[in-house]
Amino acid sequence: MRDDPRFPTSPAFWRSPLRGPRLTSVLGLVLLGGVMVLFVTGLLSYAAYNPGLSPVNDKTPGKGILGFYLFPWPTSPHWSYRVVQGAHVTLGISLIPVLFGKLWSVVPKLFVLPPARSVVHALERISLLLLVGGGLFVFVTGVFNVQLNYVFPGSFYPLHFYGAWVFFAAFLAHALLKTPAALRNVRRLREERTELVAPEPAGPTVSRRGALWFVGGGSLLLFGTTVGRSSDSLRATALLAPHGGAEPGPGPNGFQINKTAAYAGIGGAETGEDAWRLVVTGRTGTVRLARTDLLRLPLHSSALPIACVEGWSTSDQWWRGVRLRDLAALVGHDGDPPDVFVESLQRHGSFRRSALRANQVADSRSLLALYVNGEDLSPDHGFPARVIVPAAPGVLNTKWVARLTFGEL
Ligand SMILES: Nc1nc2c(c(=O)[nH]1)N[C@H]1C(S)=C(S)[C@@H](COP(=O)(O)O)O[C@H]1N2
Ligand SMILES: [Mo]
Repeated sequence: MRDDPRFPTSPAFWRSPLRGPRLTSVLGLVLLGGVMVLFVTGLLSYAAYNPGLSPVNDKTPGKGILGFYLFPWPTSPHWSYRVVQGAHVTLGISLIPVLFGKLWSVVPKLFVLPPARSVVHALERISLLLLVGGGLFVFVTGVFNVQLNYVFPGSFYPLHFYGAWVFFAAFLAHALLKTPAALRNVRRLREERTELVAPEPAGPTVSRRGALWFVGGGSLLLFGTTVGRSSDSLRATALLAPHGGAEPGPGPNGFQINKTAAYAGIGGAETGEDAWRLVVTGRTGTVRLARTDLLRLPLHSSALPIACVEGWSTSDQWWRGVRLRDLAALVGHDGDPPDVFVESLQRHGSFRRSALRANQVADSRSLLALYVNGEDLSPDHGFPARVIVPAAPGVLNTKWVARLTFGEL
């Protein structure tokens, strides 16, 4: 089979004259930079959930030492999560053509026989399997999640998290081994004859430069149809976004909605003036407040975005409501407010509860919002009241809040 050009295990099966160390090296170096950014923004994104604070925030409870780097997520700058997660998703999607180009450029190597010539060669091939498999796995799980196709068994978060560590470990080993040669290959004027070069090349149908333009053009096209997810004014260009690339409606509440009130099972009966009470518990006991009671407390405004892990975000919206630290003070936490556990009216679903760290409660921009952009919150944006915190992932901005418990995490 090794010598029969009808099988991919034969070097003669692979005939494209484009393959060679230069193409592979250029694409590899682009991926080197890109994957580094993806890994760092991914780790930051996980830290932003404040997973160490409470089990309800931690989507990957079994992480063990992989959580070694976690730190309390700061509240400034208020757009940090928006930038971190927007960069993660936009870059990840834009790199897909580069990933496929790179895999295409080295695919003959995956078929080489015998499977292992030596122990070192065997180890190298196993690491390549983890590299290729891990790379495809993290890109596929990421894309499926941002496109809202929850098809995997179990939760996206642990799959993507563990997949990223496997991929990155293999990637780092591979990069350490190959980067010096890749740098030499792109500087060299003449192509070296390596096993990547077809022994019996077919005639070219496109130049190597043309192939790079093809990959780069694909990346640009994906970038152009993705970047608008993170901007209200460009939203209409986000053609691949699951919400159809447009704002959900006009008016003050006409910005992106993740889960609607109907989806969350929240109806008018629970949120009406007679029914809804906010239950706030802390050091000195429990108080129950109707929305009219909240409106009599000092109200403050802050301009903050919603930024979802799915890679979309809004520009700053004007929220108005009661400061979380003022609510803490109502139940005996003056001056130095503690962490808070937030529960919504919602009875099912993993985002119905969240925990906020003391630094988030203490920030004067953190609100239990009652209004947005000068109008009552709409049912879909969390009426009668929702949490809004600077720099936090969307999941921590709990909607339809029913209960705040200070200092018991
Ligand atoms: N109760 C509740 N609050 C929630 C959610 C939810 O499913 N239930 N989704 C969260 C997520 S994932 C995001 S991104 C934001 C979105 O807020 P928006 O729909 O007002 O844009 O709400 C958060 N608050
Ligand atoms: Mo979200």
